[in-house]
Amino acid sequence: MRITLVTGANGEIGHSLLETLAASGDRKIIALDLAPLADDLRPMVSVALQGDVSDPAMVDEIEKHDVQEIYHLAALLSTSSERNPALAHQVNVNGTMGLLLMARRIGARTGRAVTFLFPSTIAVYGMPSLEKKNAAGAVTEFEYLQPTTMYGINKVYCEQLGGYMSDRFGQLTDEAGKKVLDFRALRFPGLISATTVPTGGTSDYAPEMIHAAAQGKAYACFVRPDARIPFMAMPDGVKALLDLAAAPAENLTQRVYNIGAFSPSAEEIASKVMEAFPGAEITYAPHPKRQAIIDSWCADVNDEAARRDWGWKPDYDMERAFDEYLIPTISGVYAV
Ligand code: AKB
Repeated sequence: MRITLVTGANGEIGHSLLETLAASGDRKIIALDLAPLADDLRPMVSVALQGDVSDPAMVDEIEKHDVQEIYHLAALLSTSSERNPALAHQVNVNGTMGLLLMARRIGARTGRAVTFLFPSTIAVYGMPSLEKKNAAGAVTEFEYLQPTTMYGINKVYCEQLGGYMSDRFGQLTDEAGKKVLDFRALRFPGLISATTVPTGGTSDYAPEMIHAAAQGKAYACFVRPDARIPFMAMPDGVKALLDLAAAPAENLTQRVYNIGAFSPSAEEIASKVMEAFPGAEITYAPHPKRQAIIDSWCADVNDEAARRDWGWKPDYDMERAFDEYLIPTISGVYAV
């Protein structure tokens, strides 16, 4: 049975990923989070560890389990990282480095390459101006990599670090001559879950708007109506992680892949929300710093490489995300 580590297990992606992994029933799951594992997740895992991913003692504890696959989801998101850049660096960079070193040690000791799935983000982009952002349209993995936030800088560095640790540092190989660490990264757009609300991100205005409307609460959106970045329904985010993890190594032509689904403006999201919840009260109160972050992220991503190399295709466009996933599920979440 495969041994899988999920860090940041209580987080938004962690929650949905654990549900999917547990349903497949084909692996032993080790979960790590700073907080005690949520009660609903506890039955899904074999081991629930509580602690800081950047603490070497915690890494020693994890290492005892000889994990074969790592979904390293623990991170401080963009707005939280701007509020505490030193902590962001500690968690986002040092935490990742500690796990990469651990994965290499496990790979060398067990003679089996450890697969390391890293959620990167559209925050790695730094569009030079709103005009250039609007003109650029869907950007590839290799353009505009001048992030303006601590989180974006942490993530673009860790993308490079993962490649370096897999391909160049020490050149460890298993008995079959395969590298002992197999690092793969996805650049996630803003994710929207019907069952959880994110904290500390800057794409949070979309899920906050939908969840507020479902609860009959007024919402003041912290970006302008014309603000546009890519978004994705959570089931597609989880599917992308699992599909990239399962892709044969020989098909992968790069270590970092964009994935896209739909790219609405805040106003377009608001009008979908109003359709579903006609009484919804949505106003705009742009927050200068958060607006500047959104303006610096790309309006859309080019995900041709993911489509070509491992068959990426989202199940949910915006219509389907709202009509078949978000609205039906969310209404159940808040029904009393
Ligand atoms: C954030 O807003 O920080 C995240 C992201 C887009 O990576 N949701």
